[in-house]
Amino acid sequence: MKNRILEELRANSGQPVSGEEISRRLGVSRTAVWKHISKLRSEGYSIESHTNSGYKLVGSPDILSSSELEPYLHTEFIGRNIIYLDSIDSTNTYAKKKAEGLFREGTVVVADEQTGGRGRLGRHWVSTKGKGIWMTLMLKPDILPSDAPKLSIVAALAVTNAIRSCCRLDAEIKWPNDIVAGGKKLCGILTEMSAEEDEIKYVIIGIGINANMDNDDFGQEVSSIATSVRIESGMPVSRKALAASVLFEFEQIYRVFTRDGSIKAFLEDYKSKSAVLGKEVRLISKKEEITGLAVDISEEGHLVVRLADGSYREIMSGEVSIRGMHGYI
Ligand code: BT5
Repeated sequence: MKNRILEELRANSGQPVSGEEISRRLGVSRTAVWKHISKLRSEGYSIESHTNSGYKLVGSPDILSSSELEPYLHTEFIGRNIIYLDSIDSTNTYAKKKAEGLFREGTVVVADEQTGGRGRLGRHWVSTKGKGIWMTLMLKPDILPSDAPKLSIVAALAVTNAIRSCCRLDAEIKWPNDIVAGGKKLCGILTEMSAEEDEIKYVIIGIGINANMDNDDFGQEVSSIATSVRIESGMPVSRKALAASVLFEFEQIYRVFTRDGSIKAFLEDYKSKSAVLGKEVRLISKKEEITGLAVDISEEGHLVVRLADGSYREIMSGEVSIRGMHGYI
């Protein structure tokens, strides 16, 4: 009902609409209308009351609900079904449960806040309320399970393109799953999959973008490596516009990728936006730490590194963390 009242206010764009008219059209009491208006106000909608003429919508909050995101969306299927949650432990955990049943390809789970946001290997992901884009894309691509890890490449390129076009920031991709700006982490991506033999049951791609985070939001430890669009550009960004742009860019690249599970068509573009190629890096895994020169990204989406002895190593994205020789990157 609340959403239908919002639709009524929107439909009258800029003109007041009386409580009586809304109550008649929607078949609810005027008191009920008033209660829903109060609820909308508490969610950040700015609604004026005029004694004689009724309610007028004068401003909408920057939240990523379906009704707020929809006007910004230019996709065909990605984000055409949005599950918006005010607060949740993790959108990836939520999406995983949901993906065990039937779901619509391209469904997006998005939360205003995560209380247990996850990074790789169970690391914590700081997800402050109202300040970031914390979302998970739910997919069932018709490709081989062995090609699915390449979706991290697809997602990273999509987010980078969106940040570049929306925020005019020189965002770069820090293989395998980070987007960086000014040498610090702006976004992290967490891809998880379930497959049986040769068939993918689902792939979920969690994307966390620090849109309007302030330094204080990260906490002391994370703030040394983290940044946000707002910090880097000095200006707040519309989360709606940026999220919609990410979904659009993703759909474009995903269409190309799912033709045959290959990243060949956009690999050069990806490489040109890499923050690691041509740099000496430290690769840290559970087993070992090696250093070398990052020279290439293969068609498998692996990082090719030249070691000090002149030999080459191909690194799979799995559980590796990369660091620059003198800092985060
Ligand atoms: C990642 O892991 O970078 C993947 C993060 C994915 C987050 C999204 S949000 C929506 C969806 N739902 C989830 O629950 N997760 C996904 P990793 O490479 O392991 O990096 C984690 C490390 O990044 C932490 O150990 C911190 O050092 C740092 N970190 C934590 N929060 C951060 C933040 N908001 N911004 C930048 N760095 C952060």
